[in-house]
Amino acid sequence: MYAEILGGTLLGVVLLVFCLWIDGRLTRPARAFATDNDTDIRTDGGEPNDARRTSKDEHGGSSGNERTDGSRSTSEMSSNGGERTERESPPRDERTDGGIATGYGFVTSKPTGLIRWLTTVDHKDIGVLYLTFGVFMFLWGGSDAMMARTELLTPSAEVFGIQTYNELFTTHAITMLFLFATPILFGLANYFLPLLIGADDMAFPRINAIAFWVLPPAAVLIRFGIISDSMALLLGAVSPALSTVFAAFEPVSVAWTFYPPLSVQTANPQIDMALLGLHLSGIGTTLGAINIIATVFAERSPDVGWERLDIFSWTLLVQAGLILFAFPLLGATLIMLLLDRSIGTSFFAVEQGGYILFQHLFWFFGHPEVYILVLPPFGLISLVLPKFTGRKLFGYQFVVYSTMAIGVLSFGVWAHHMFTTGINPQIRASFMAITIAIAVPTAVKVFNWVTTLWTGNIRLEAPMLFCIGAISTLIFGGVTGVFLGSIPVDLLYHGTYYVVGHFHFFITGTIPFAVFAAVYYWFPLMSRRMYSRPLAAAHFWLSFVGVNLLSFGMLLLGMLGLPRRSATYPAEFVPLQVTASIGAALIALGQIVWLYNMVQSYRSGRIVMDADVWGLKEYGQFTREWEWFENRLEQAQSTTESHDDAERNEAKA
Ligand code: HEM
Ligand SMILES: [Cu+2]
Repeated sequence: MYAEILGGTLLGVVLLVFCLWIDGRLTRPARAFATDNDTDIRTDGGEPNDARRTSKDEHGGSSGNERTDGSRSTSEMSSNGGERTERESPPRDERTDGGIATGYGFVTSKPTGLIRWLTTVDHKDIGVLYLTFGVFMFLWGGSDAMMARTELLTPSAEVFGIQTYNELFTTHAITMLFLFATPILFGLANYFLPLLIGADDMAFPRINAIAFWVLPPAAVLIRFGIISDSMALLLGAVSPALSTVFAAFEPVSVAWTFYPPLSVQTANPQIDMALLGLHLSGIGTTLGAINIIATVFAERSPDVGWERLDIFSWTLLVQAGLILFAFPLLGATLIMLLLDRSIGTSFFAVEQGGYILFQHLFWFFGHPEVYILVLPPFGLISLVLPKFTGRKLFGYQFVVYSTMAIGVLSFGVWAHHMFTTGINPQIRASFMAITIAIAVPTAVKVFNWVTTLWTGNIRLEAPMLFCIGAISTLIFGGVTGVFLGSIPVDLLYHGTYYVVGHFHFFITGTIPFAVFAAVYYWFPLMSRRMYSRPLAAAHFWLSFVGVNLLSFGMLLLGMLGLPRRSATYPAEFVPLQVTASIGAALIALGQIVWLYNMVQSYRSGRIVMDADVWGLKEYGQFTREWEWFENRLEQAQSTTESHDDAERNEAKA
């Protein structure tokens, strides 16, 4: 427990210093586009008409503003009314735009600073909130992982101890799956879906904000164990009674799967808190999914037919559909577990075989969940990869149909997590068949990507490196998945590190790699600056080597029969455990390089003057979001010029 508090505090201090560092630099005059005065990150958050009107009124026109939609009612759009009237001339440093880029020459009548971020309903702002939250959780879940891997350096549990180790792998998994992976994908979805389909915002901007804002309280509930431990320690001297209350909440240690009877019989009240937190995050995720579906169906620009919808949007649509079917089931299961724990119901009582019922319910959510996490990254690869091969994605239709096929099939394979539970052998065999079948549409995608690469004119920019990394880890994850889908193999490997190796290819490889590909690809669009290419390459190689050391290390441990989720192990496994831990350390190092690159480049990276950063026009791949960016740049130039003229005239007068 002390170790976790120490780890958490250390992370907190590092983050605080880091934030102060960013903040200190941000408040200094930044070298913004075409002017020196745009240091603020204030925007017009979510009120397109208003922004357009103000910029027109005050700067004499804003040509090329794409936010011309008239379909939304005024009440929908004027959702966070500002205090400043139109006649007042705002200070010049407010000339910025939604999201985090500065210096577009917009004038805002919206609240600024913290209030802006708390009240915004602009899709770009909410995207940034999701991304920031996701990165924070990535660091927190990552610090759990690093502590767990430190414990595993020695065969006895002498670093943090068995109980803490159990807590670490539990909170690591829950944090990464529910608080990092889903939010980070929703962040990209929010920022880019409207830009890609030519909508002016998500269909329901306020529901969008609610969907995000339930996440922080959910995170507090889920991770309350560590918070309460710290409180208990702090209050120890002052109020022993209060300290005892807080000390009762221990971080959850029953694994992310919450299998009964362990999860029912463990007294720790923090389990109830975590179940409520998960429920809350599920509500947020479901709201987000509804919004994505409504946006894709109702907000597409008239010229974006289904046949022209980009693959990222397609995968978001299918992902949202999966969420709608899977998450309510998780919610119901969690409530039943909560009732079993608190008022003595017996949904999952061992005597009636209820623990098997739990596994069915959990995995009916749990397997689709892995595709909920992996489909949008597939979409990102399909979107980014062709841009660096100079040719269009090979077999667009195959990729779309295989996405749908994966979506449907993913609900028919859940019992492959239960092959060893003694379920009916015939049913078990049918699950094996569907599991192996699901590898087919996954492989179809891989072949499409490889074919796109095959005849392409490959440019190894960072987004491309990450796409290739994502595909190669996907192949190993997929092949090991097919082995696990085969009953005789799974009977041997279930419960071993082989399973952990299998999914870490996806979860530390494919998913973050595809996200990083997109982050590097769109970084210039989001920040109007270029990232450091050498640092991006270092980030890739550290992560790629790290992920492979980690995942292959774990696969081999599993093949040698080592059970997962144990702090202690026989001494002969030390070399492989150490290899895996070195892999984890390389990954961690890579992410530090990434974070440094992002912040440093956001502050002082080379300013982007031409929207065609990646030379896409040459290949006819200058897509809609980049057109949007080009409009923004032109607008920025014209408003800056008109502003400069006005000031010059004023000065003359
Ligand atoms: C080719 C497609 C895939 C196949 C055939 C497959 C197959 C399997 C099988 C059979 C298991 C159960 C192993 C066991 O517990 O004995 C499993 C576990 C798992 N897979 Fe996959 N999988 C595939 C893709 C994925 C993807 C894309 C992800 C993640 C995004 C993923 C994440 C997981 C996770 C997290 C577990 C373990 C859950 C746990 O017990 O904690 N899998 N997979
Ligand atoms: Cu599965």
